[in-house]
Amino acid sequence: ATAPVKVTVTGAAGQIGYALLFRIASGQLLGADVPVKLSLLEIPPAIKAAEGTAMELDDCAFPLLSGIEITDDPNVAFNGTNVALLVGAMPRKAGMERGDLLGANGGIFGPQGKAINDHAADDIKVLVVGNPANTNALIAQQHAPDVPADRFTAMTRLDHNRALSQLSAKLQVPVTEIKKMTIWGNHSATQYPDLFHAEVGGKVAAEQVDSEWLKETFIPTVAKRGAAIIEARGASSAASAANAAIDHVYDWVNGTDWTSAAVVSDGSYGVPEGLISSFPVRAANGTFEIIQGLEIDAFSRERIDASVRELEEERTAVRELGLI
Ligand code: NAX
Repeated sequence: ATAPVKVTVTGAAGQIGYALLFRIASGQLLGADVPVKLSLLEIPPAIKAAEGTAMELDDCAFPLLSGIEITDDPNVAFNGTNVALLVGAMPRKAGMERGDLLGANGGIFGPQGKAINDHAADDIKVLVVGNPANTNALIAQQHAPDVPADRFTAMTRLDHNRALSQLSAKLQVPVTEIKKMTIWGNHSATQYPDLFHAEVGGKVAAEQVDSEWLKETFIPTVAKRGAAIIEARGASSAASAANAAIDHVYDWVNGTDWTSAAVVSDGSYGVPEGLISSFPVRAANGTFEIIQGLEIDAFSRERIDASVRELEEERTAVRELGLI
């Protein structure tokens, strides 16, 4: 039998944590033959709730689950960790300025990055889900100088899956017939879901929908879907976010020809080096690689640039706050 893979989930007692942990323990994160041990990181007031979730995990008697650890200490939670899912974050509260939000999250993701740097396994892979995800990932990465930068990623897979679903409904085709979907930029309302490289039946998706729908319906629906879920459900996306986190890590580890992920930019497509921005990526041998050589027309260029500009502003803000 292979040694279990240690998976750390922060914010484990939250709603995404609750939707995520059972799927990890059942083998959906890494594969049906990979044993896992879970580490649940929470803040002290939520430890008891995390213990309750751990009791339910026990009660599933998952064959692949070899142990559960619960802690409020990042140095313990990330000790020997192979996969870290950074879900817990400080939500924006009424009256909070962006600087306050970035500052509060810097206080979480800086120390977590350092703990990963000092204690995680050599093959550590990090996915940041907690918002503002791209910039939280940047903060964590900057506190982990000994870890290769490309091990830090942020989640735009939920946006990617939302884009697949919207296009599938519009064209009345199964999601499996849509290839090469891409989300560019920030996981925020400025993100750019790109139909000019997506293909349905081997033909460019943008040519199979009217441009009015693409601009006025598709892009805003995908970009604002999170708010629409809150409006309908009275709570933010949880199971779909957990599902996207599973998809992101599964593909990272097991390989894929094409998906979307926010990864450290090497300057590709004019995205300044070092920013953690969403790109079309493939994965092989446990490494994401930005898909190169796509032609970007003026329409796409403008939207990618706008979202990347927002990421640059966030990076400037966290620099000025001394968080990186
Ligand atoms: P919840 O508020 O239900 O849970 C968050 C949990 O994090 C709480 O249990 C809290 O105690 C814990 N926490 C806070 N600070 C912590 C720390 N320093 N260490 C460990 N745990 C800590 O939020 P939930 O709905 O689960 O969402 C979690 C995050 O995901 C939010 O930031 C949210 O904005 C973000 N999302 C990101 C998405 C994406 O696509 N990237 C989509 C879904 C979601 O909105």
